[in-house]
Amino acid sequence: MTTAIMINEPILPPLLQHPQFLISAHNPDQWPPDHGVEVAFAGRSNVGKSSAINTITNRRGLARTSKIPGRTQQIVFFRLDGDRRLVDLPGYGYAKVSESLRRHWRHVIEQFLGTRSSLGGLILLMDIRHPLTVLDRQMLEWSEGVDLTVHVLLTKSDKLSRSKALRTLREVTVQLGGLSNTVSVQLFSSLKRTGCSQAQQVLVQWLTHTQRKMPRTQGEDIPGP
Ligand SMILES: Nc1nc2c(ncn2[C@@H]2O[C@H](COP(=O)(O)OP(=O)(O)OP(=O)(O)O)[C@@H](O)[C@H]2O)c(=O)[nH]1
Ligand SMILES: [Mg+2]
Repeated sequence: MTTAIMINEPILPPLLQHPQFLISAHNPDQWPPDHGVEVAFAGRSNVGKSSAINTITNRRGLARTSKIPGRTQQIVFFRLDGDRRLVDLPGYGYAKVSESLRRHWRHVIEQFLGTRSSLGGLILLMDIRHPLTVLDRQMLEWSEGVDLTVHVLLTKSDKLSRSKALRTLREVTVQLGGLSNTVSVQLFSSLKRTGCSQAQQVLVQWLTHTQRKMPRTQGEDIPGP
């Protein structure tokens, strides 16, 4: 018997191999119990959060994606194993959302990020073609205020040449250097799977070793959808 070794086959960390949809929650009382560790994906609407969850877990249809902004309208929890979860958040900055829904989401996301003790870190996605928007900066400042560790994915990096993408990575890294909470940044593309294993490593590290220090204070002005 011969054993075929697939040299280009991505190696998926065991923790990410069996993700399951858990619940789409409109209100906090639907959230799973606040035990274990979870990592949330946030960012502007349409930036590629749900796609990134699918790419990172190698499951095409796990999280619902759409060409039309505003697809994810609830907080969607995916169970990885035992008490470890990934969380897909509604995007912010989507103009066509009613003011009352915007207010609802701002409040719920603020409550989620500010009080969830199982939250081990935040993956913050920014479109590489226009990173660090006003709303992204607000989200970073807000995360700093609640001592949340952030890892930035510069998404859709396939839309730029490699040299332009690397230049943007350097510029964003410099700009993020001024923040006191732990912020790291990398290139990412769901289309080309660029940076997928780097993102997987961050997730596995957080989901395995993180114990959240609970917030000192809660910030204000978190971006709404
Ligand atoms: N070229 C390219 N397109 C991408 C990439 N990631 C996502 N997309 C596309 O961007 C669109 C939005 O992707 P989603 O994953 O639904 O974005 P989202 O951030 O979850 O959006 P909301 O749920 O509306 O906030 C879809 O058409 C995806 O196919 C990428 O890395 N490269
Ligand atoms: Mg989505």
